[in-house]
Amino acid sequence: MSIVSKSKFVAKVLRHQPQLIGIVLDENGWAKVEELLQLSAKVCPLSMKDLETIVATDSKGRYTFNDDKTLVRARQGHSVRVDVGLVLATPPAVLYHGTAEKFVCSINQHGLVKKSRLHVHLSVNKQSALEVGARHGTPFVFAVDAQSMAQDGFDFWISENGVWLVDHVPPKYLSKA
Ligand code: HQG
Repeated sequence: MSIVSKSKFVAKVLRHQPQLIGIVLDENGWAKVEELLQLSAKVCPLSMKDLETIVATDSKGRYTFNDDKTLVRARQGHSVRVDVGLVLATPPAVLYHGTAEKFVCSINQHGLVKKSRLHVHLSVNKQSALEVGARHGTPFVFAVDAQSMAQDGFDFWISENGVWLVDHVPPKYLSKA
């Protein structure tokens, strides 16, 4: 199995479905490395070397170990309720959200909502947003007036790997990028 498939499996377990292999994440999203390797064996065999490669080379820096590499977690992107210690921060004036054309009407009515994830994900540049949107179909990119949102009291968090997160973006802060 390729390292990319293994990485997708790790994302699924650490962000969305730990129960797939019967592992328990702690309240901060950490999994015990030893357990992850043991419990993965039947579904998607992972060696410590695989996991080290995945953590070190992931294109978006999705995962991190603790200092002694006994624990591993995803830095953001969860649908399971965990607290990864996101940092409240002041956003750049404009952020971007990539979506698919088929969602545009609904987004223009309801704003950006979290769906199954814990947050709405925003990108710092239009190119990344285009790539995120293309995962869902023909891409469409919204510009988010983050400056006005921040002035109006909305909280913004930044993950360790540079993804901006919010709870909701009402339609009035959205425009076509
Ligand atoms: C859409 C990837 C209809 C939203 C990426 C998106 C990202 C609405 C979809 C991260 C809506 C949810 C997250 C509304 C939002 N009506 N559709 N009111 N509000 N949507 O996958 O942002 O590779 O949960 O536009 O890089 O696509 O996993 O979120 O199309 O950072 O590390 O509902 O996932 O990172 O889809 O992606 P998702 P997302 P990773």
